[in-house]
Amino acid sequence: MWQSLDFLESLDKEKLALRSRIFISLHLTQFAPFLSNAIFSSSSSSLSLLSCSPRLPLIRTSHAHSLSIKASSSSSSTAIADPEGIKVNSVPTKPIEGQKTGTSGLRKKVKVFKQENYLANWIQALFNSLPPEDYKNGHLVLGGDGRYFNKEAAQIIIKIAAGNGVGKIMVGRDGIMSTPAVSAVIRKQKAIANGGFIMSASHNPGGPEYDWGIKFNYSSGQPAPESITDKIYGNTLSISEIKMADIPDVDLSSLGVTNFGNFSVEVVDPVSDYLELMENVFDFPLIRSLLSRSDFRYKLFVFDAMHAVTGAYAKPIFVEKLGAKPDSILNGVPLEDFGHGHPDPNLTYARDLVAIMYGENGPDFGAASDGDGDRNMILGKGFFVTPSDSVAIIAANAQEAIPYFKSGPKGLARSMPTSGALDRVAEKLKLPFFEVPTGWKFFGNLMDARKLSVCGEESFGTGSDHIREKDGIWAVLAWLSIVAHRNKDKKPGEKLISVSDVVKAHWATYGRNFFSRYDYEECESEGANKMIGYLRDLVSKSKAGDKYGNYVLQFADDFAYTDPVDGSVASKQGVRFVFTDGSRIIFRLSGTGSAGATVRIYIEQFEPDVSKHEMDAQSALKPLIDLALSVSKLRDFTGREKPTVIT
Ligand code: VG1
Ligand code: CO
Repeated sequence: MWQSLDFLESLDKEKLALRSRIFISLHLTQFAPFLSNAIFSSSSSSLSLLSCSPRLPLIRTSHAHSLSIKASSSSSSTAIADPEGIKVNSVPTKPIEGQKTGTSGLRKKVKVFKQENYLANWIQALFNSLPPEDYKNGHLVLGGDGRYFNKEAAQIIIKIAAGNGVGKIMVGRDGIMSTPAVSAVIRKQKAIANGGFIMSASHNPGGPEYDWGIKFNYSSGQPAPESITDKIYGNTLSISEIKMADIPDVDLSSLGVTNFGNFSVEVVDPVSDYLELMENVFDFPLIRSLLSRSDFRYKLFVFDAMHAVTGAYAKPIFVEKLGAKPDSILNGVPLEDFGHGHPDPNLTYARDLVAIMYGENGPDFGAASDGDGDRNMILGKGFFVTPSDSVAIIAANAQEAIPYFKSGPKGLARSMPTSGALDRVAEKLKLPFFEVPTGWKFFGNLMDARKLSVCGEESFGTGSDHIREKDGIWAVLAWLSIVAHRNKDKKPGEKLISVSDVVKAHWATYGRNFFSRYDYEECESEGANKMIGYLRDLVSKSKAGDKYGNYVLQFADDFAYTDPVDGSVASKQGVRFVFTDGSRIIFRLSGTGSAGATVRIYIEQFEPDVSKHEMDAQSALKPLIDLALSVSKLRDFTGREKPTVIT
């Protein structure tokens, strides 16, 4: 158990470390006494406090122009238009290499985004890629996770939007709005909103030395498809001019509308539209009845906002609407550097929550979400629900526990590396089922075509067609609904059905898909690329029936996907070896990192035998993990002995 002990040391010593210790994901109970020391170890230092309440002081910047844009203050710019009182400057610029979006938006180090015109070029390239009717005089939404550089970036985006003829920008107060809320607001304003920007590098750490990112979502609230992002990239390579409105920085700290001729900026409450949607999807009185039970309440519900965007949502939703106690919210204030944390809701990075849930008298229900609020982690007392199981269990229980699904889900889908637990639910419920590449953008078309309701990814992403993004708080409410539904007839004092009871009952019905992911972060790109090349070569030479230790190959390929709605093709989405007993090993490179290459290995094995369901996933998967390491020659190619994170 070297991995677990390594983690325990890290709890005390590495509050400030952003890169992780290795941590085995399951069965931590035996370490509870050590873990409990770390309960309140979260750092409270920060670069600045981003207010979500009008009473807190907002730290404002006054140097937005000088930071990364020569643009509006440039002496070389020329006025190109003066529509309705706004002066628009044409600012000359040059192409910048490397502005290609990955799995989810453009992510780079803050220092890179601060280079002259870096962000401005990408935003202008985006406008150059959209048909003018999609934004001229139209409405766009602007949100973000509160990370460092968002305040400057918001002003840059607003000025370029105005310069390109956008009619109105709706911005979350202080630039704060979660990814799912941006999707919800775009959809709510469908008649008028044409899309939205999200200023976030999601689960990547924030601060001057760390990451920043930008995503663009289109008119039904879905992440821009590759056809658009490819065009944006093309335009970044030929850009010569930025259209920048000569307007002052806009005060984003209080609600209201500021007009500049035909252009206006409306600062909106980031929570209200999203909350209204959640109240329509879920039975809030049912959840409230669970959270206010004296026997549940006594043991508490805990939500860790990780000093990220859901800090702005947790109190209004969980405390004010659903009756959770105020101290059930951990790390509930959004901070520019996430309190020196890594806002990734997994067992390694959500260490405060993990310590509580695995501690003595741990609460019955714990959850966390990531930087921009689209990921989630669900925990029971001393129990971790893998994201692959989570989506399967939500799908299996959706119809009876969640009003939005009262007619049953239309279809189910998962990303390719996500375990096959969901497939079994689809089979049993006789629902259409889809396997798409990694990244939420691939679910949107299926949802718009009304073929898909519930979907998920192994990377802590779960969601439904209520919006077009994965949704952290939605997943927490879905799980609370399931637990509340199962316990609704229990008398006070009667034993409640717990999170782990729900999961184990699911395994007993469907079998258990053991699953684990190994991440090797920040490897040298050259070695990682060579390894993938080697694996692709191996795939081309392999055939059904080949022996891999005790496993017999059914097929091996580099996953390709043809969208059943628009026929678009995504190829080279991950090398997979699928064996005759259904076991799989999958290799791919991350598309969200900001430096080097991150290798991900996904390992899965199905176990129908109930007597083996309690096994530790790492023990159950050991032979396959060893096989994955030897087949890929990972150590030789990357020089890495151990992964950075094990889920
Ligand atoms: C990762 C996850 C993927 C997820 C993506 C964006 O991508 O594996 O499932 O959709 O992050 O999530 P990659 O390419 O690094 O494996 V988020 O919360 O960063 O918007
Ligand atoms: Co995210």
